[in-house]
Amino acid sequence: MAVRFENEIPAEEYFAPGHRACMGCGEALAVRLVCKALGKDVIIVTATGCVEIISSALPWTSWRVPWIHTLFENVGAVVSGIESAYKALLRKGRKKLEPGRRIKVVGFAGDGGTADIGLQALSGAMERGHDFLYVCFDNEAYMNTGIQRSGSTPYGAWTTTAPHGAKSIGQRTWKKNMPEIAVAHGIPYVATACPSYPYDLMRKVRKAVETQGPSYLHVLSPCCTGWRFEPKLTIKLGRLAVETGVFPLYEVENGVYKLSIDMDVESLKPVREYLMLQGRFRHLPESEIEKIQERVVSEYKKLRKKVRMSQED
Ligand SMILES: Cc1ncc(C[n+]2csc(CCOP(=O)(O)OP(=O)(O)O)c2C)c(N)n1
Ligand SMILES: [Mg+2]
Repeated sequence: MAVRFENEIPAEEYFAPGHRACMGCGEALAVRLVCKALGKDVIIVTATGCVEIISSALPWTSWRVPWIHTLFENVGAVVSGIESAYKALLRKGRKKLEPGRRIKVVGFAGDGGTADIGLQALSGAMERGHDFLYVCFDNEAYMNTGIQRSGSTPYGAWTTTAPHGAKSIGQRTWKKNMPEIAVAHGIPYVATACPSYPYDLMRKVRKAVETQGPSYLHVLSPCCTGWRFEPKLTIKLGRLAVETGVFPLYEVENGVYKLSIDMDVESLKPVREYLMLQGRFRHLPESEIEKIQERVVSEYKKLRKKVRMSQED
């Protein structure tokens, strides 16, 4: 059954309140919305990282659905094993489901667990074509262990392992394009999302659940602690990431790209508006801000070109 979320958000909470996330945590909000959209017919596998730490301090748990914590590096492998085992149990009749009911196996990991250390396991799972959804909650650093840089940390950002100073501007590499890496696997559904756009996020989760085979959702999750901003700005920063073109919202369905919010290059807001609200970028000189601006525009143009070309094919 196709579920839409244009007007309302379901009241059910599968990620319970009372967890230990920081005030204003974009990741906790994203998890909550994703869980609402997933519903109860799921088995969730979560890598080590903020989501696990805040939700599972024994003897308490925030999970109202079947949930397993696994290592930093192997969500893809654990998801694959559970999905295969469940299929075998159904085939052998040792597990029965009502007609039309389907249990979706869902992997959750941070950007470090996805773009860096868990990439191999995720790649294998996507390649083998398991029926699963993988959600990367991207707060752009290893936040749980104290704000160390990851492959998903943006250029110019301060982190504890990419400090800025006389000889360094902070992170020296450009953010790894993880959604494109997922697209390169030829899987049926890839999308980007952000909790600042809750209906869009939840609609994409449902679409991924209804997809047969692997789907990948990359969720930008503003982090007030690591990005150095006031907790009240979480939603605004997510919106600015999208409005500046830093983090465009799009879907790739069977290779066809579609922008979820279709802005032309001229209508993008200046990246400065996004960068200057965050302490992690406040050291950047004008020349570096311009460099980031140029990069954002060129990446955005490339994306729009992919939209055009894939829709023409
Ligand atoms: C093999 C291994 N290396 C390092 C760690 C320590 N560690 C646990 S969580 C984490 C950072 C997680 O970062 P990310 O995946 O981005 O999630 P976040 O905490 O930012 O949500 C690290 C380095 C570990 N648990 N296992
Ligand atoms: Mg992270």
